[in-house]
Amino acid sequence: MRLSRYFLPVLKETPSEAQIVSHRYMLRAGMIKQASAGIYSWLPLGFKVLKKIENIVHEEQQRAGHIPMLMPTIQSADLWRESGRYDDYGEEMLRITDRHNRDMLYGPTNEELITDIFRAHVGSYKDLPLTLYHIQWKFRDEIRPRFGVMRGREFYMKDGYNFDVSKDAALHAYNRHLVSYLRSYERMGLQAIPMRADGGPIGGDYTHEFLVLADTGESEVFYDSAVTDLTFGDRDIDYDDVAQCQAVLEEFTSRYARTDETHDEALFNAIPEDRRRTARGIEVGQIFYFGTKYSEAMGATVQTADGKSVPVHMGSHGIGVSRLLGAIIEASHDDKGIIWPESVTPFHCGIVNLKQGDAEADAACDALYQSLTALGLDPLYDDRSERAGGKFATMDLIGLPWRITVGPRGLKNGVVELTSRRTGESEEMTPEMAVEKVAKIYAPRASM
Ligand code: 5CA
Repeated sequence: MRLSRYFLPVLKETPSEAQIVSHRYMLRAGMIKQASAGIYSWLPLGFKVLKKIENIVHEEQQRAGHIPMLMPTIQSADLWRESGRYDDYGEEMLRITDRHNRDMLYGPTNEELITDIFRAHVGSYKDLPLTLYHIQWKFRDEIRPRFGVMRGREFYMKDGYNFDVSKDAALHAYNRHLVSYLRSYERMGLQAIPMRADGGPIGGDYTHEFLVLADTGESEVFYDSAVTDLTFGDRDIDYDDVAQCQAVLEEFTSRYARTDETHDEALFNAIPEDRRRTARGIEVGQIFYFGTKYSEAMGATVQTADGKSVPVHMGSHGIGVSRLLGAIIEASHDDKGIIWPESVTPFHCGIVNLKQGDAEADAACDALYQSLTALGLDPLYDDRSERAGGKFATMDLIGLPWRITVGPRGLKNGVVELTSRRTGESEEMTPEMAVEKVAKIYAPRASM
């Protein structure tokens, strides 16, 4: 993309309404624009990152054997009356009346809708296990939407639902989700720690939240510092292997790590003092096993092998896809702007032309742009007639991990400069070598 033809409405001033760094940078980098309280338009740069995150979530869900689908945003109130949650959900639910005076709502989550689909089409244990998921907009009329996409009213969520014939089978689905979530967050460059949590309006007492530690996080958390030493890494897990998934769950959840809702002072104090931590965190996901809560209320049963009819065991599992943009920025930025991990960066690298209009510099930039594009990479070429300082400031703000700087002086010696956004280190090399190096960095990911 050539910046002169793109839509990147960068702000010079720091917006006064933004209290945390991710919100400030998302506004300043022209990623989002508030439409009304807690509701945002996703401008091209923000939209690109949202899609990258969404893609990682899709890949990891499908790797775990979960099946993608799409349910609507608007739901009928009748289903929620069946489960009893129409009244329980309270003021967070946006209620709508259609022209025929029917009660509708903008879905805050989808347990009822998916249970309705299940009971209409599945009747036998032979069709299980089954996990369906979608990535769809949700609406919760939060009393205090704030921090930009962190606590929105409209937000983008991956929500998945497992259906199993027994509690044991459903717990395997729970463990499988835990494994796939660990992988997903790590691919985004995040450490998200599973912590014992509270079921809230979804229900169930078997639930973990995934928290990214950050001073600006909304949750207070308590943990044994040993949990931060754990990484999932490049493990090759067989998602059908009950024992393997169980072992990962045990490894990642056996140490003390809890949100304030489930915090137990006595247990916490049993941890050696030098490992006790109290901190703040951003909740980027939550998994639940709630058994037959919805299936019993809504009559979702299956026939077992011996012909009995039993309510199906369920759980639901959510990832805050839009919130993740904020979480990644909170975890990865400096005073100049965002520093995107390579896996979610909106463009693979920037090209900065120090002297737009100089025939040689223009030609070198065009050639770089074409070579990178031909390799399947997606560069952002700043071809505006702006001074170098302004171009660097924009690149630093929008956080592309790599920048190739091209100017007449370097070109005289046959070199351009390749700069890492994270370390700030620059290296001079021929344009061909710069292309090769950038291509190599993204090689394992270019096809994703
Ligand atoms: N039905 C279950 C699992 S699918 C559910 O709704 N879980 S949840 O309430 O925990 O939401 C899942 C994730 O969505 C949360 O972990 C959080 O990352 C994200 N989320 C929840 N509320 C908001 C909000 N107001 N703004 C942005 N993200 C949110």
